[in-house]
Amino acid sequence: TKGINGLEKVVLREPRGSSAEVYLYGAHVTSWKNDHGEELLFVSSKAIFKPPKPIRGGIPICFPQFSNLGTLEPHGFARNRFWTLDSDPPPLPANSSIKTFVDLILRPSEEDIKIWPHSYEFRLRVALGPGGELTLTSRIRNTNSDGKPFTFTFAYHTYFSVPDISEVRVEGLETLDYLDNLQNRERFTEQGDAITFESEVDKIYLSTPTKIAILDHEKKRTFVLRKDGLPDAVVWNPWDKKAKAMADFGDDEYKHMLCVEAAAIEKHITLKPGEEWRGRLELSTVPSSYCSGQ
Ligand code: TA6
Repeated sequence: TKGINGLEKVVLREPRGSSAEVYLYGAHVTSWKNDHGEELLFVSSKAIFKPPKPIRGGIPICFPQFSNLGTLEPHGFARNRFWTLDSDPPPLPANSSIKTFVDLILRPSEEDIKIWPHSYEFRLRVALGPGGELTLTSRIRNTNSDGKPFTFTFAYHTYFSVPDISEVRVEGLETLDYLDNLQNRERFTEQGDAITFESEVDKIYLSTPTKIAILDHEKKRTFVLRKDGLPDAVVWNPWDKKAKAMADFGDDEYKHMLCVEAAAIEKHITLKPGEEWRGRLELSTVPSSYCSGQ
């Protein structure tokens, strides 16, 4: 199907009503809706669906470099390349409850090899479970024929939709070490309770548990992230000043989003030729039992 500006997208739908949309441009998930048709991801009203600009919101794929931690463009180039659809993907395990998925593939063009001199196959599987769970599985394989290994960092830069950031807290990262992007990436240890938001945040939490929860008190809903192969977790909200500085982001939209990004940043991933890395993120929602002040 055609999406915004004629860009191709794939729509996944489950019988109970949930759905997801993936653009071939960037292999970018731009929508994830629950059984009631409620949108769970944030996409800016100012998002520019026009290459080479990455799409502001949804789930950008950061590869082969997270942020500016290297010589490539920030967050790498996977998010602004056209991926191809695999029309004959490998099947899911026979016992899997998931029936709805799409596989997108990225291989380097000649131009890409000039920027990052490696050959690889990146297969992203986006799968929607019967209960509306959204699973992203990245498989990256070194296909270098020159015998050389390569090294990369990675993130699923997920933008969650929240009605009011001041009513949100994140659980699972308390007491962990983090690098603070607002303080020269210095290392600190998180103190105290679950994380809440009242100003700009841009932190890379290190060696995080496989499960992280985002509690949305306003919606009485909890997003549950389960991850595998992705030790780190970035938490980002630009707040008012940075929001104003971004052309493709509304001035007040910081109130309605939160990025919690399953990532592999601190320990770079190295693959020898023939080796494959897998990074998996499962997103689901549960009704929230959290009550403010208790
Ligand atoms: O993941 C957090 C971050 O690296 C922030 O530093 C912030 O700049 C954000 O990503 C967005 O980056 P982008 O290149 O999409 O504008």
